[in-house]
Amino acid sequence: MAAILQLSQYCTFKMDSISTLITEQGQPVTSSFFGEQLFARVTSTVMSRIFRAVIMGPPGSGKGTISERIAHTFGIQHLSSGDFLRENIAAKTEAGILAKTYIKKGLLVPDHVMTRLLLPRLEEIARHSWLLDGFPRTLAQAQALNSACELDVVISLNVPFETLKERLRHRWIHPASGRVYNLIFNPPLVTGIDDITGEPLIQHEDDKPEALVARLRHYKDVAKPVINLYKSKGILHMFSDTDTNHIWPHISSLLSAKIPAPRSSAQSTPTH
Ligand code: G5P
Ligand code: MG
Repeated sequence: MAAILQLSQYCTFKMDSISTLITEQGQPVTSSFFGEQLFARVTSTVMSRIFRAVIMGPPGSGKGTISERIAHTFGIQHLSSGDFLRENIAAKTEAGILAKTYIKKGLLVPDHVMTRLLLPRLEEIARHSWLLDGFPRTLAQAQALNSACELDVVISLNVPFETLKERLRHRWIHPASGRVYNLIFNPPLVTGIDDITGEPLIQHEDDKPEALVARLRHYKDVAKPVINLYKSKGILHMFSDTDTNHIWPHISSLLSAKIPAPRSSAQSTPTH
């Protein structure tokens, strides 16, 4: 019984659902029932439970960097709204062509375009645990997501404005994979070249100075009601620091308590 209780807390499973599970089977709740058989059933139910999280934060706050670490450590799918938009731009889809005009100016893509793009994608991966990076960004997007699914955790990164400006100036990416480098924080082995493929790195249009300042200013205004919404739901976890490597152990231990890690390296030092 102690093990079941521990497991239910570990995975935020409620004891009500466990007793429902038992009575649904029409079996009496006897002490023998709390044996190996039930433990195995609960374990498999809990371990297959889907985990859904959002990471939010201003441009350059480290959402992409931390998301990669989370995906790598906990084996959950990472879906970045920015990467998804860039894929659509590259493929010249209708949404991509429209989005490009906004992104180039450092503006947010309209809510209806974002929800029409992202929500069907989430439906496609509904059987997997996922981490959404960069969506929702506005209250309207958060409400649309809310009506589609229930979130377990929202991570909000709080990094000072000057730190963000400095970071993005030095950011380079490998467009095909989305791998992110920083000439100071995690430089490529050879300047301007992706470590894995040997292909050239590029700088995002919206990391160039004019678009960048507009993005940073706008973030604060639109994020506030979203943060308040998740705070009121009791699922918001805010992390403040100037350094991703300081934030990461706190996020790692938060998630270790919420999702089962597929390997023993939940606290291991990441490469990026
Ligand atoms: P994106 O692509 O989602 P942003 O603006 O949210 O873009 P961005 O720029 O991708 O955010 P990030 O993911 O938060 O930043 O940060 P990152 O890439 O991991 O880290 C930034 C840099 O700092 C990297 O070079 C990294 O290596 C380095 N770094 C990380 N940690 C540290 C550290 O501790 N120290 C140092 N020195 N460096 C570090 O969205 C792009 C556009 O798409 C549209 C918008 O137009 C948006 O501007 N869009 C949406 N529009 C409407 N609604 C949505 N939901 C939208 N989603 C995207
Ligand atoms: Mg990003």
